[in-house]
Amino acid sequence: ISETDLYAPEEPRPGSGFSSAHPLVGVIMGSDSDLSVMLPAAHILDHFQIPYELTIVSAHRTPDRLVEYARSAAARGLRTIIAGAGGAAHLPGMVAAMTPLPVIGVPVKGSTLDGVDSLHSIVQMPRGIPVATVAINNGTNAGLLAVRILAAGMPRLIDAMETYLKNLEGEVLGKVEKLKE
Ligand code: RP5
Repeated sequence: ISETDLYAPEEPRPGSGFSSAHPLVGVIMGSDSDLSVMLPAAHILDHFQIPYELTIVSAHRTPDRLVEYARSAAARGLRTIIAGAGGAAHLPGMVAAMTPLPVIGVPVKGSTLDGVDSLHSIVQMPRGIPVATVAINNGTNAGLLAVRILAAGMPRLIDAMETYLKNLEGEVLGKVEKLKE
């Protein structure tokens, strides 16, 4: 995989305010039709200032690219991979089979089976090859889980996640107060 195949660090990326030559997270998806579901994951990584790359890797249409991406990921410096796919969603599981890195799967809702097919494809991994599966279309949680995984070795992320949680709490408590008015 060449840098130019990816939304490379110095290029403007959709939703990106942060760039780096050394991505720690790979955000991949089976098709550009998955982009709207996966962009929230990228936005979370932007928020926490975590360098990432964003690209398309199709398990079925580009199998050689899948093998190359997954096999080279750890050596290229990635520390976790977020993989989203719809339908017969083999991408996250196949990536997990070919890398020692943690893989987070995002089931993408397709046009026919409401994403339940993707959910089952991603979550029902055989013993030995885990994929941490988030809810259907929940790219945000995939991004947050990647941050938490990285936080184990990056104390600044622990603090940033505490702040994120406090803000969430504040938002809800603000709504509670508004309802009283
Ligand atoms: C999967 O097939 C992709 O992840 C996508 O969710 C689904 C449909 O792909 P397109 O036909 O829209 O390219 O591989």
